[in-house]
Amino acid sequence: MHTADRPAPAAVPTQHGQPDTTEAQAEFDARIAAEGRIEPRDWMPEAYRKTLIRQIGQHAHSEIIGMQPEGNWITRAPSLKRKSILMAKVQDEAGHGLYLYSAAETLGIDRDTMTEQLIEGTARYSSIFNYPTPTWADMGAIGWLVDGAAICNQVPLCRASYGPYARAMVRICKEESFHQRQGFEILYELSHGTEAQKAMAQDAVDRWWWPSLMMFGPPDADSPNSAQSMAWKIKRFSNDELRQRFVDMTVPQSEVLGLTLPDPDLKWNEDRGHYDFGEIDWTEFKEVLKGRGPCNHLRIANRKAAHDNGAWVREAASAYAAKQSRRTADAYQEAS
Ligand code: FAQ
Repeated sequence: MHTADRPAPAAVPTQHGQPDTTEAQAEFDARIAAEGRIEPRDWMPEAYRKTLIRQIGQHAHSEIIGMQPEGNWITRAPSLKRKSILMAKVQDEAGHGLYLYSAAETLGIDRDTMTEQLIEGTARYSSIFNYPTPTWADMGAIGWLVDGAAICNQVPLCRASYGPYARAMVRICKEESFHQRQGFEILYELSHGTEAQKAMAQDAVDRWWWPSLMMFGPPDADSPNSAQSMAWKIKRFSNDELRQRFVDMTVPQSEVLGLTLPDPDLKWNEDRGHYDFGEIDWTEFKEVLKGRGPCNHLRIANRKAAHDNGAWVREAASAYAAKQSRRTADAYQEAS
């Protein structure tokens, strides 16, 4: 059943048609100012709820679509050990999607609606998952760079003001750390292997570096949502601050790997205490967001096919749940 067809869940106070009360707003503002948590039953401004549904929904979709580039390599992993690690990682991503869809559901939207929006192409997911994975080294680059960027972006979300989101992020971040380490380790082995293996690792890093920087979103000056999200303490740092943190963390790691980051302008700036880096191709970013990245169509088509193929499982699960609830009701009636 879709959100539009049913009343808002009892746990979620709805303000539809009612003016926001000054007192409730003041209480909300005070809680945010005091670093308190907003919980599903608490009053919240409608715009805060919508922003959270947007961000958590996009995040959930990213995890689910993000399984595809790596899923592509499960059957072709170079050893049993690599295969089991990759399977565990992709399963973790499915789990992250589930925690996040559940967190979004506490705000009054249901998962069917979110899934429909994804399949219809009206919901966003991270630009990064629209790039192809032609070689095994891409598994290393995704782990090292994409999960590395995800950690930089997501650790501050463990302190997001909305309780269910912040709590989901704690476990997600722990698992992302393992993902990043396994990616680094794949690249380390390749870069210390044969010439051909090192070249494969370098090629993957060349392809994933710039898209990883784009994951943090548009520059602060072009980020329409940042100021309000930071005022509400959903986001704790701006897109550019987190991007810089990622660059500063990653450059020394690239030296350990013996791989080069594909940016001639990358250099340490003594005055700023940070690495300077080159201009990001924002035209490419906008093209990917408009659905014109290398794999946008494939990702959505695969997701839709998986959803259609799973229809019988959802039907069976619903029939089983209905049967169980009838049995419980009958047992209750007999006992009373
Ligand atoms: N891709 O005003 P802002 C992962 C959109 S999970 C696509 O700055 P905001 C794990 C943005 O939605 C990766 N769209 O927006 C993994 C907005 O559009 P809208 C996902 C993007 O929300 C690893 C518009 O541009 N992580 O990697 C992107 O304040 C390996 C204007 O932007 C999260 O979702 C983008 N890169 O900041 C899985 C983390 N950037 O909705 C598998 C949570 C921006 O107004 C394998 N999310 N847009 O139409 C966030 O931290 C924030 O939502 C940002 C964007 C920082 C992504």
